[in-house]
Amino acid sequence: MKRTGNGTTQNRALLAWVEKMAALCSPEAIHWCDGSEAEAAALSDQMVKAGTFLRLNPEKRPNSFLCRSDPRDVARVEGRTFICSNNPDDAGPNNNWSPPKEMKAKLNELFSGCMRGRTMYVVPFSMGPIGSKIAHVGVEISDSPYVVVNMRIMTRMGQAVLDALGEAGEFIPCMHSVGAPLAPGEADVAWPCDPENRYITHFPETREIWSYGSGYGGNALLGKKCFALRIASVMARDEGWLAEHMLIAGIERPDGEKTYVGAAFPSACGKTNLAMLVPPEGYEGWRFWTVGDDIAWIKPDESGVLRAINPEAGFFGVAPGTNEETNPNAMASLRGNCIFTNVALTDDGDVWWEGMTPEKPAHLIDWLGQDWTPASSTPAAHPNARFTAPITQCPSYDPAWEDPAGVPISAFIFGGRMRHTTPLVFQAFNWSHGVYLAATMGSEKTAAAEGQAAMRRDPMAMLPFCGYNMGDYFTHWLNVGRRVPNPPRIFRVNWFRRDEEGRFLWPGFGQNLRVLEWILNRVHGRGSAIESPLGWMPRYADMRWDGLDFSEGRFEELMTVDKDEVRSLELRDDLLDQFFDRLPKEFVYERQLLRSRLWRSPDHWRPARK
Ligand code: O2Y
Ligand code: MN
Repeated sequence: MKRTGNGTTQNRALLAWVEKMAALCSPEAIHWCDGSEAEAAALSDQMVKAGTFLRLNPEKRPNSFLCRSDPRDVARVEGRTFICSNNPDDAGPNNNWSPPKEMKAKLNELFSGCMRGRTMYVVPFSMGPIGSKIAHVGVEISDSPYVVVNMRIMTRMGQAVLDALGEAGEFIPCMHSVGAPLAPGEADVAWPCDPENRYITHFPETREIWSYGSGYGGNALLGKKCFALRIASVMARDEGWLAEHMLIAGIERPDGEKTYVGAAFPSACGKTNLAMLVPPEGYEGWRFWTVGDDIAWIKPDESGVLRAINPEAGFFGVAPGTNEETNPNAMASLRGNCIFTNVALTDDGDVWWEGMTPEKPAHLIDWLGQDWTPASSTPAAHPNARFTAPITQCPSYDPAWEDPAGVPISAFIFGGRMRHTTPLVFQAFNWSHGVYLAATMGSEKTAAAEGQAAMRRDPMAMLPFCGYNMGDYFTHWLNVGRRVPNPPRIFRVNWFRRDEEGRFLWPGFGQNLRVLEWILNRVHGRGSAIESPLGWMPRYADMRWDGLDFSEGRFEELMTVDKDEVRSLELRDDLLDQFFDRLPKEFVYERQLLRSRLWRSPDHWRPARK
């Protein structure tokens, strides 16, 4: 079989696995990736020729490309995502389960000959700084050159990883095919895939990933959700660490004190914006540092400090809604060397998406390759259109991203999107209470008939990403806090509370730094607070208001605890009850404690004026 690429290895397990997979998939050639600039340039040129990539105007977006996927292959497919543990109870009610033997038989059938007429790429990657004690290595085999160039941005990829693996180093095997073999002489399409036969499968006991039929995002870039969350969460449970769906950020005060936090939010809660926050007026001299925007791997060091790395090396961010106002650091990260998937193309060879500029361009080519004008009834960019950009291009990029020791985490922040009921910020009374607060977080679904929005719980924003039974995951979280001498403080936030007229009560974006400052003060033992039925809360005077005109009355509205609302929301027996047989006892007691605090509380609890 033809061999291309300059990647070389003596790793026995890797060589054997690649040989076995080649025998199964029957590719035309095997390409061992070295991760070089030249390799990426050659693959990009090849994709331009094939019509998969369109080179953007180099004066506007140097070394950047637009890619349009098959319209049937535009997002992660949770319904086709499986955890194949031996025991269905180990996958839990939070996952689709399939018996590993059955799934392997199915996959063997699907992968048999699936790379005919295509090149099989071997993509070695490190999740985290190469050689870091917190990092782990994976190797993705894929028949998609789009996957290769995206993995090169999203991970540390190439020969350095093969060198670190040596002859006997361990790696997570990540097997991927778009599922579109080519018959001899058959012409290829720009975005091959098999939408009718998608399988995104995880084998937690043998720590393998097999993905078939999709070339898109989380389904195909297997280092991200499949490895760094689903398989890594299992590794973390077994080895005593945390693999979380969290951004990591450092906040530096003018006196040089720098504090790191991890923060988890379900989708559509502004997580990427928070990860790249720009300090507002009144915060001159403060600096905000981005270590990661999506995933955190957190391990206790020798002295029991929880230290975090961002296992990724790039952003795979949602384009629509990103602009100079909402996220200037993301916009600056996109200046070049990027891949844009399913955005619109401007007449001068640049990209556009809904919300990028206040004015819509007069003419575009939309994500489906059709002419588009502001009169069109469909969006120009797909709502899940993405940019792939290197983290090092972000102006708030923290050089500590490269530190193999990771950064010390002082606080965990959990947020959701709630119109009512949930105050701007509150602090857990202790670790178990914090884990309970994180497990009961959620966001509102679209408004239901009577204007009542129902809340969908998403514990730790991990519901689609925990690779095992979430009842056990909660217990694991409780144990992690018990094993370290001074665990991070835990907070809940809600930037999205509204007034009676439906207007946002809190300005959000850069102003969220005011909330973070109170959190830092609490962490460092200098911030005062008052006890509420939900947790410790700031009074108006406990927060800094320089540069923002925000009245005490409005603050009280934002912080009110409405006893009936909280009772009907927080004491609802829904998601947690699904895990009844594995739910930690602590949660039963936390619910009772909340019940009794509410019982003693006035109908509308507000932070007293200082
Ligand atoms: O639709 C996809 O494949 C992307 S999903 C994604 C991408 C980046 C960060 N987070 C997510 C997510 O679903 O949480
Ligand atoms: Mn995510």
